[in-house]
Amino acid sequence: MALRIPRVIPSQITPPETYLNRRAFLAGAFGAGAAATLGSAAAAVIPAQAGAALGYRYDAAESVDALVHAPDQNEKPNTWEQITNYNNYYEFGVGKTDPAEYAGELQTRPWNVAVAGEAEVTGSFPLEAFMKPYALEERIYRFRCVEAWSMVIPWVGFPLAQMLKRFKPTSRAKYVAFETLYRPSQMPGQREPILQWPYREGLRIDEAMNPLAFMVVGLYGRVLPNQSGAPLRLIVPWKYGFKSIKAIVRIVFTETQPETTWSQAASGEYGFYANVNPDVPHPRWSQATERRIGNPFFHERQATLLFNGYANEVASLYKGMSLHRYF
Ligand SMILES: Nc1nc2c(c(=O)[nH]1)N[C@H]1C(S)=C(S)[C@@H](COP(=O)(O)O)O[C@H]1N2
Ligand SMILES: [Mo]
Repeated sequence: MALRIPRVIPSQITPPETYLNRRAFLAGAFGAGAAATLGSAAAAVIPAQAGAALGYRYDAAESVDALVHAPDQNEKPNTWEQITNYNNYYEFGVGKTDPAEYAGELQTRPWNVAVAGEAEVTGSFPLEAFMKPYALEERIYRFRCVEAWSMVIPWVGFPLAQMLKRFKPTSRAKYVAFETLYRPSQMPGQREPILQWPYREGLRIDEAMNPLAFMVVGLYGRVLPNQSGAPLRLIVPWKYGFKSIKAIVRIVFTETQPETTWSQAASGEYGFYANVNPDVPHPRWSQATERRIGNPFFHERQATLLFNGYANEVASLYKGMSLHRYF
């Protein structure tokens, strides 16, 4: 049962110095060419041995390519502490520190992922088998919550497109829907009618096939902690954070646009598309700027970028659609 990510041992937390030196490391190891690509959304491939040099402890038996997808040379990743102590995960409560406090109760093994709907390959897969075909990559992405805070996060995972292709969606599969675990015994928020449980999200199939859409199993080179959506979550970096569903147990290919939890809760505020757009205000607040978590100047805000800065990669998905199509 070789998950190709490290077991979490607290003493093995990647020291931030190691992590923040990565760029220098890459420049040294691969020359100016590789370093130059870090400024754009282009990828630099790190051989498996590099993981060890970076303080990562990948399963030694496996060769792992990490792919760095850095948003901007000047943007420092948030720290492990910040990323894992300021969360939205209503299954554990609506407070930002509730997930860190309560998510430890959740048992993430055994874990099964069901695949259903308009696809040739369907069924229920134990997580280990589900993940086995994929080489893990690291992607450093901006993350922008609809509440107008943001972080920069080094995720570990594999492209959603690779996973979806394996199930051979039929020509009728126009959308893909995701569902979170429903287990009120371990998810105290689910004992309250905060949202319609289980949490559901979805993407149009071409959005899901975009190379930026990512299935996440790790963070900072370590196993994903529960509050961050273990053992398997989605990250869609050009959309507001609520699209990035956690603790996925079910994936369904559909012909029609699936219902999503937040649009059920408030359709006028949280739409299906939810692309980050500084020019389209939320009905109750502006989306023009954001507060980067960890910024010591608490009141300082930075400009929010169209598609969260990933317009080059994703704008073509929305050709012919109004960019004001927030809902
Ligand atoms: N199952 C589930 N997934 C979820 C949520 C949730 O409450 N439940 N919150 C969403 C919201 S609003 C955000 S901003 C991100 C937060 O991810 P993070 O806690 O890893 O930063 O998770 C998203 N995925
Ligand atoms: Mo969010």
